[in-house]
Amino acid sequence: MQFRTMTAQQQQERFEAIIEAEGKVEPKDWMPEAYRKTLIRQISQHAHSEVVGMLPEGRWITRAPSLRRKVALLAKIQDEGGHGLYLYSAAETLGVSREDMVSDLLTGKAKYSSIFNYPTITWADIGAVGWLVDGAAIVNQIMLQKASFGPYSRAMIRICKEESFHQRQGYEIILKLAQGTPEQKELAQDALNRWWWPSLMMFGPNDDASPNSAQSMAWKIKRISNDDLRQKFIDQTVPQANFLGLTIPDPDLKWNEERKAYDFGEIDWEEFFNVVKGNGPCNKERLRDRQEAHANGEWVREAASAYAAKKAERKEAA
Ligand code: FAQ
Repeated sequence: MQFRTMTAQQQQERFEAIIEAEGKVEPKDWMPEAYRKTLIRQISQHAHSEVVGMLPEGRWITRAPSLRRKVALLAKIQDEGGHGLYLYSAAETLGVSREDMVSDLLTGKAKYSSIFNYPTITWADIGAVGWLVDGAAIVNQIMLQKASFGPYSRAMIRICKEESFHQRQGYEIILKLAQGTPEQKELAQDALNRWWWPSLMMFGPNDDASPNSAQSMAWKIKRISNDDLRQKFIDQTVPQANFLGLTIPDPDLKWNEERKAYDFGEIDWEEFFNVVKGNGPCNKERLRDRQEAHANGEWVREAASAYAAKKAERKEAA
């Protein structure tokens, strides 16, 4: 039976059956309005994060220490732009326009990941972003490959492949610094000190303070809770820091044999919410840079739409 000819109850039951059977909900399928809204919120925030996330690393393209580093960094940043585009496309299939999403970002209405409001002040920060920020992003996004909404899940499969290259290039930058002169090792340690806690915040508030988690997990959009993902990230990253000979800036970090996981210190949630509200170290700069980039791209959008209109005109005349 087609979705269109079903009663409201049959549509709801069919939707629930897809979720229950680990199937994929596709754009033309009936879905509850709240499911659609949740996806638009999460996917558009995710797209904005990828696009704003190009800015902290972009600062270092002209200052990368070698041609090899510059090529890898350029490729990574272009990948992030591509991720933003796949994600905007996935959100568009839910009936929201790209213009509206971009406008929400540029006017400061839309959220994007807190992590991109921190500055990249040394070359080691580029290593830390790849190692920790992409590392955290992968831990979160592996579960999203199994999200119940088809276009999001498929976008995440491709994105995860690229993110793992990003994580490795970051780790390799940090590795070289950690094995270098004492000054270089100090740069690596300083970057870890500044990026560790904000990276843990990327996973969002604790489960008991996460208003969206329960419903998103019931709909199988999110498959693992914020706290469980954060723990997974910590458990996999501590041995990497040990291998580098660097110290995680958390005096309470300790292996818990019973839990087979690391205990860790209190996250500064006041700092997190402050950054999310727009008061982080770089929020204003990031918005200003996106607004400027959008204004500078006006001629490209004009040219592209003029070309599309001309093409349609010719097709009609033929
Ligand atoms: N920053 O109820 P929850 C990357 C908000 S991509 C800002 O737990 P939810 C690649 C949240 O939106 C990184 N806001 O929410 C890259 C909600 O507010 P709302 C981005 C945050 O959605 C690397 C409120 O707090 N990744 O790094 C943050 O169930 C390098 C309550 O939270 C994604 O977007 C935060 N960190 O769970 C690019 C992954 N955390 O909307 C360039 C997809 C929470 O109700 C360079 N998203 N909030 O007003 C997700 O998995 C989820 O949306 C969470 C949040 C886990 C982020």
